[in-house]
Amino acid sequence: MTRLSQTSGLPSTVAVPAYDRANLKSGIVHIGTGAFHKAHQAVCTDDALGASGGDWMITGVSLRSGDVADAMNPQDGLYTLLVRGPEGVSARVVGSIRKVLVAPREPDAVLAALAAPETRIVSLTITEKGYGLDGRTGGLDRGHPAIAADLKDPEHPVGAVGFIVEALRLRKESGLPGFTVLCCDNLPNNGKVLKRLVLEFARERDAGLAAFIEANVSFPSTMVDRITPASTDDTLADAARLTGREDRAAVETEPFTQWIVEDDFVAGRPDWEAGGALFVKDVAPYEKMKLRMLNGAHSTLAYAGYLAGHTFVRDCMKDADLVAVIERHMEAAARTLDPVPGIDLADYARDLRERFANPAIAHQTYQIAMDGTQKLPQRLLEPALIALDRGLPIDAYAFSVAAWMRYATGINEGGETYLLRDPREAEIAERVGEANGDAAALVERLLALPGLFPERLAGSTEWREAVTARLARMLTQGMRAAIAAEAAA
Ligand code: CS2
Repeated sequence: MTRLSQTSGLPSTVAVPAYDRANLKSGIVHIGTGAFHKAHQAVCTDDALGASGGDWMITGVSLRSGDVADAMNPQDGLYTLLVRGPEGVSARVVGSIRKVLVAPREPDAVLAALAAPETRIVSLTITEKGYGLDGRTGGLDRGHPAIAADLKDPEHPVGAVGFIVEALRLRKESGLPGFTVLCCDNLPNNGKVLKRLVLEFARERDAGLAAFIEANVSFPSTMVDRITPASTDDTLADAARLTGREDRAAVETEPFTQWIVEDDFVAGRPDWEAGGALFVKDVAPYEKMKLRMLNGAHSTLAYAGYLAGHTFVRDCMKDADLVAVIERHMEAAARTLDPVPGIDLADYARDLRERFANPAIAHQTYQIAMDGTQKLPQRLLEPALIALDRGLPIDAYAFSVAAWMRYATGINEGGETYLLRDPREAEIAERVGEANGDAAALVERLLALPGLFPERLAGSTEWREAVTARLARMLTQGMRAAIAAEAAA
């Protein structure tokens, strides 16, 4: 089968870029060109280029592995997006990514792209753990491997913050303007968070550079949403079947997509409205809603569902007890939120249930379960603390956190071990070992993990008892019984 590398001759059922790729220049460098970027911002950009054109092609950057580049570059940056809904699957070829650079192989090319005069936006999807954020202070985590390496040798960066700061230094030196830095990860106030990290890093190098960044770079916050499981052999096989081309870079996703962006761009932006993006003054209410309702429910399903034997989120949604638990969770999360402009939270929760149940999307609970220590604070702990402070029920959060603690033991109910895939895996394992299967001891030790639980939460007897009772049940009676007890409460 011919490899995908151009859009002519594809079946008429497959949508292709509605613009001449060869005539458009790059304007965006995107760091972290994984499946989520390819199913979300790159698609919105493809729509924008089709509707309004503009020199906004994307140069992708991978900070670690060369896999995405090796799949996409021989295809001239093209890839198939499969959209899987309950009614079936559709295929579209996306053309907004020009090429993908691999930082460890070609760091100078990455810096050159970032420092190029035509680069006006630098966007990122590097997951929560990629930033080097210290949860305790909101500043730089100097123990983070990439931050530590880049502070030591800032002209040869390896991490996202290091690359951005070095690129801005080069731009300042050559008299070029700044760019917009657009964080697209699931962190609250993601623009402000990244701004603080970049400025702290820059100040460490030179106060003039920090002042240049303050004056010439904007960091709009964004809320991004599209459920995008990791690609599998089925993704590639379906892409080949629908397009008649071999495509090693295909991704699959759900029909729903949402992008809410603060409209603060220092050097223009694509017509992303054409792809459905909503530009607002304040993204915070949307971000909190999504993190607490969607992602909070997702993490709960991941930990409880994985241990109850559910491979995919859609399987969890066939478990009536677990659905009851998730409904309670979303209601509890909604009660911690301020009104969200234009959104009815009960409708939002109903739509989430439908999206989670999508029979065509095979989203692994094990995938969502990874990096728990990076996800818990914004998804579960912040709303738990709000509930505690306001005298609202904390059961839903206590259950989710107990499920995470049960998961953190790294051994399933059949006695098989699994990797947590969490940057703090070693610290967690040490504490799990010390607790030796005792629920109260494990809760105490995990609540005391430095910088994870807010102090008021970790210090609350009500919270500790609520989590311990649930974890004890999970450990003695099993996760299914624990879910059933929760559903009956
Ligand atoms: C998920 C998210 O893996 C996870 O932690 O909760 O990736 C989720 O699918 C997206 O945020 C949906 O937009």
